[in-house]
Amino acid sequence: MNYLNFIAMSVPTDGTGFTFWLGAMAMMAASVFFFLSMNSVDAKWRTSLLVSGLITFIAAVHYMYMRDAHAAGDSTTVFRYVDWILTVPLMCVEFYLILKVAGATKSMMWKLILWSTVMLVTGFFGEFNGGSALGLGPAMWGLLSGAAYFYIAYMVWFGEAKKLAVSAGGAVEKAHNTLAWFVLVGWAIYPLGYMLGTEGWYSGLNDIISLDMNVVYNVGDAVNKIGFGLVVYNLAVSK
Ligand SMILES: *C/C=C(C)/C=C/C=C(C)/C=C/C1=C(C)CCCC1(C)C
Repeated sequence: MNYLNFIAMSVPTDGTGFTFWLGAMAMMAASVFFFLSMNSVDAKWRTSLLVSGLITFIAAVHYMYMRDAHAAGDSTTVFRYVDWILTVPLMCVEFYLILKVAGATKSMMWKLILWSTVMLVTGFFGEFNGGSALGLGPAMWGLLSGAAYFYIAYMVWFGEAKKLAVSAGGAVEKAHNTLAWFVLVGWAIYPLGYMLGTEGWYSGLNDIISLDMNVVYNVGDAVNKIGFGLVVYNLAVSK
């Protein structure tokens, strides 16, 4: 199916499919922007911008696979989590790269990566096969995932990462604080999508908010992946 047909057919009848298409385009455009911006910033920020571009580029590729899977009526769960398991650790790397000027250690970076991996693997078990792994069910897996998420938020808001940001001060501290808001508010979009798409004590939520889980995840990705990149871009051009 060619692109124009895809748009014309999907907009009125398949809103979810359209958000996959839109997401792929937005991620691609953002990648081009971040990659090209590398040439016009101070050398010390180039790797950070490279990582921003890689995050949106990896997402763009997965969005094309997810769009096709969705159009064929297949599950997108595996593509979704493969995307996240690659891009979320790269976001942890962004925290490290920004805070390196203040003496951030690789051990801080690995801690963030470890807990984000725990968050995603437990989330995957909650979604795969109706959360049947180990007989725990989606609500229990979601709780474990949420605990890892809170620990990450704690680290960037009050822990090691925060202390380094304060000692760096200036534009670095500002950028760190904005990224911390993304983690607290932007990342909270995902557990909402999870609760709308899995079965648990929270299933009544569907009567209040009627949104497809994929739409919520797609909005979360656009906000967080492009948003994170723009914060880094802003820091890179600030001095
Ligand atoms: C680019 C992708 C990003 C930033 C993905 C972030 C994903 C999360 C913060 C997911 C969190 C989840 C919970 C906190 C509980 C329920 C299961 C998850 C995996 C949806």
